[in-house]
Amino acid sequence: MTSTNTLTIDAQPGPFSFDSAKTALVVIDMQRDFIEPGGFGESLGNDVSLLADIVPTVAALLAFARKHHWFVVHTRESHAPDLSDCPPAKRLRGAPNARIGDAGPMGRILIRGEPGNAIIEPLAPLAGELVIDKPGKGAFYATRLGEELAIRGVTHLVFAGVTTEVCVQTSMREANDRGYDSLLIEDATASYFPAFKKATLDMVRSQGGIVGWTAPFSSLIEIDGTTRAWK
Ligand code: TIU
Repeated sequence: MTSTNTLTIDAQPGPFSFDSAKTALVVIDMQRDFIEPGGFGESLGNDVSLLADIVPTVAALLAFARKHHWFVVHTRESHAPDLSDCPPAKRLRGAPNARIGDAGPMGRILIRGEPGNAIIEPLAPLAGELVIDKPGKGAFYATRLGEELAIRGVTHLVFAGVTTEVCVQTSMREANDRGYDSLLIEDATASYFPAFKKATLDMVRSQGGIVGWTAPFSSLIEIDGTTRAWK
């Protein structure tokens, strides 16, 4: 039987349909070290304003998800203080003077519990929302995310966060292989490299949506004006 909660929005490569009761918002790695001036990301020479620009849209998306009682997931790219979950290959590929676990401007770089590893204050998780510490780029690898989504019967994922071509794309590909339908909110994701963001959006929705769908946040909020099916 078709659920009365099934909604459809304009997206690419075509309409994206989802059931509000089976949808989760997944906000990837909006952590201080990647986004705030003076953090790890900026210390590597990146223009963090490209990432900071999406914060108001991600905040509005979080408010939308909370209003509509979606399950909300936040991820942090982070490692244990003893680096037991950080493969040497990952650590050694970092900048020689700023490797994972080294002292950075906001505490030890990408280490759980350090100030720089916290989610930025405007997007802070609320009680009841799931925070996933992930040692990889993908949100499913070596985490309990899959089990948490299965317990709640989630079938559709809405993605936001940073960076588009690295942790967001990897997580969407992992979700795709696990059978989720995924939507990436175009103006709620960013990269230090605008060309990589554009290429990733194109890739995700190519070949009939080989990884998923993309849409601007404005497509999502149009639903509020056209239906009362939200619960
Ligand atoms: N969260 C995430 O994407 N981690 C990265 O390391 N991204 C880069 O673009 N480097």
